[in-house]
Amino acid sequence: MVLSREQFGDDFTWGVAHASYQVEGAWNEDGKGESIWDTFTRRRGKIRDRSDGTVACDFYHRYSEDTRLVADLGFGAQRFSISWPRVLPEGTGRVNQKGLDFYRRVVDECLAADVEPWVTLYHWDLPEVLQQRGGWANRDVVGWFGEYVDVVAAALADRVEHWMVFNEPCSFLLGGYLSGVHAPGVRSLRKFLGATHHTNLSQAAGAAALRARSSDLQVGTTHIITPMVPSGTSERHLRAAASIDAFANRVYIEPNLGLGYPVDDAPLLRGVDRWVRPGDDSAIRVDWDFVGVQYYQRLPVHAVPIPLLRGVPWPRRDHRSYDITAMGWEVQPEGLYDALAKVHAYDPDLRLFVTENGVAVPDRIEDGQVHDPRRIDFYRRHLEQVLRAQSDGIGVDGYFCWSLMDNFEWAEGYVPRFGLVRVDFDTQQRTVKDSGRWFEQLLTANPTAR
Ligand code: GCO
Repeated sequence: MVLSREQFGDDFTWGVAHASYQVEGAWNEDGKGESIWDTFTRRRGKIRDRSDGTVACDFYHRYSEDTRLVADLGFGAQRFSISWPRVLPEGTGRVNQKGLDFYRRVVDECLAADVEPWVTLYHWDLPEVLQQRGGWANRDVVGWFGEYVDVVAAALADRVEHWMVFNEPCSFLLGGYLSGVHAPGVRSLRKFLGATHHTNLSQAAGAAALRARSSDLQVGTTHIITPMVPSGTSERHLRAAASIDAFANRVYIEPNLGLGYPVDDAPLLRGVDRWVRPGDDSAIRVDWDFVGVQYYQRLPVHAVPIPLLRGVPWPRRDHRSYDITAMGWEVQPEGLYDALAKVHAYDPDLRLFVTENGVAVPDRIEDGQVHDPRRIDFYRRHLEQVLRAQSDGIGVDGYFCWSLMDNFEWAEGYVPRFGLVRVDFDTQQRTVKDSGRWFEQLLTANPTAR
């Protein structure tokens, strides 16, 4: 199918996404405090190539040229996140004006380039001082977070319309508190459940702080949605898939919608009860203006008990028949449709945006050009699924590529490259890849893309 931007509608938002720790660098400049990723990356064996985000893409100093690039490629929006310890180095209390000024400059640069700024408030870089007080497992975090959101909203709400309270709670909670592969590297079912409940309460506290600043804001959040596919029709496989679905998707979405925790499908979640206090059922509810759906892969689920989780079934991948990315993920465009349909089913009136979708593949560099045909194919096929969703009445109003440029991919370091723009991390030189040109053609040279 030949794609054209008109097919998606005139008001469709086309954007790129990235996040503070993954691109900014300047880890200790202008009064920034340490984040849990500054400390986690120093621990032995945590990052595949032993790298860290001290410099990353140097976005802290290069945000102007990077934002112009976003505009030159034809995108109308840039989604970026705020580093909490850059704004509040001690986590609460004293505001670091220089940190706040940096984000004001980024917003100004976006507006000057006709690129709409989309702000994520938490993309995983908690102030280290707050981690020392228990981080997300300490209920006080709800108050700390509300205070932080209010500080940022006071500075930016006059010029930023679209806000996302969290980026993918699933990833930092499962990775940070259960498997320990992400910061802060905790492995505890008890703390995972506490941190999950406090994050859900913080979604509401963050949304309330934004709305208190201005009633004109579009308040949303983002979730990674990983459709679970049972490997067979037997009861065992169906139960395993439902259980993983509860752990990986529903537990971060449903409490905010007033649906409670999905304990029937995942009895282990009952442990959350010890963290719940009277009144939480109503305090946790949020009336979202939109939800950001982030999709990377679906997972075939076999019923395999693993000891750490005391018998909870866990996904195992069947790699034989699919195209697999540099992350080891299966390319499955229909999964994006399924992810959108899943969130749509909660509330057909909810506005949805794909706030992340993208792929890491090895790029081929030749005569100063970066050839990435697999990435072009990936985007084309996933965008077709967005059209399919729209034609089935699922309101998808925008699409953000992950990512504008290659950046620090958490525990995987700089090995997987997700960018539309290649970054040479020795020189910080940016080179637009073929996929970036493909988008430029789609977005600016209507009506046909290659
Ligand atoms: C996530 C995050 C991004 C990642 C991207 C690729 O989805 O995990 O939002 O920070 O870099 O997803 O893994």
